[in-house]
Amino acid sequence: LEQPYLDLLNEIMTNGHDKGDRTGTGTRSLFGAQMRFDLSKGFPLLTTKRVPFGLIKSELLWFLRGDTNIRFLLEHKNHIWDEWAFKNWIESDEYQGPDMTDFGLRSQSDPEFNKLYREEMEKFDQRILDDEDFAKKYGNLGDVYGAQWRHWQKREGGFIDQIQDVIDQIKKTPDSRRMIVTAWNPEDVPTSALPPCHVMFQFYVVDNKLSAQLYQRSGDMFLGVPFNIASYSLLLHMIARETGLEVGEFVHTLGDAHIYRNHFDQVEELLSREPYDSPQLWLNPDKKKIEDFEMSDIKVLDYKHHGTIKAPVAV
Ligand code: THF
Repeated sequence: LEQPYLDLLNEIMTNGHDKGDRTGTGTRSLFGAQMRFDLSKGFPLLTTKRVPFGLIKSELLWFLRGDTNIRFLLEHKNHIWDEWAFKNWIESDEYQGPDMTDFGLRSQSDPEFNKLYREEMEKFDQRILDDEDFAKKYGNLGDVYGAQWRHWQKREGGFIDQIQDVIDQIKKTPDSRRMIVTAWNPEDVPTSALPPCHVMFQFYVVDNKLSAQLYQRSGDMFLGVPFNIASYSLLLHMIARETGLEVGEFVHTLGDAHIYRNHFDQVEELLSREPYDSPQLWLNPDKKKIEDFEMSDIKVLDYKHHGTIKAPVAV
């Protein structure tokens, strides 16, 4: 099931262009790529490395709550969005600790700085958990996915719940070609720390099966994309449950599909491994609506995988 992912990694390594990027890390990249996963054949959680599914669940539940504050993630021991909140904190007037400018790059090249950075980050996380006012001020990431999906601000006031709208459309007009959720708001992009990578997704119904296609403008192939594949596949399963449909295909379309230079060894290691059969997804049969799902209602069964491969995140 993960073969399209492995093929794309291989293609980028072989035919990709070496290219600079915003983070200063350097990448090898291709423009315009597509992977297709038939979800009726299994759940596309990679087996060639361990992918921490718990983090994928808590992130998706966080989006679906319309939550944009990392406090919920920290309560679930999920640290994948920490860097973005931390950046707001260290750039604020209130921050009095050691200089953390350019912490993303410096933490990778300077072990002494890295230690200091980890300590500051730990203090920051603890304070978000302990202090509600602090969390309100510095834990909020602004208009990230949760906000755009569930309360898109209208010009004349009020908001649009795009997820609820698309569920209603799938139920009422499944042939529609307008079943789209968008996260890209040109008005917000210039002021946003991280404009959305998952720009939009569309649903499609045929033969009682629900499919979805994601357009991702930028994909970190080694770290982010395995999460994104599993996350959207899980979302597709949950929406199929609520609308009473079977699952069809998840189609993943990428703009700039890149491998960071400091992930090349990890990619080579991953590609040398033999994939196992993919796991199966279990959703608690008593839960019918996306809002009802909690962590324990979602599980992967028979997840056989190779070992974790560590890689640094570019910020
Ligand atoms: N920034 C970058 N450079 N890449 C991304 O994929 C990315 N995301 C989100 C926001 N900014 C991004 C966050 N998603 C990991 C996975 C997904 C992330 C961020 C980080 C990660 O480090 N995964 C590790 C395990 C981490 C852990 O165990 O705590 C892994 O090995 O998979 C685009 O979605």
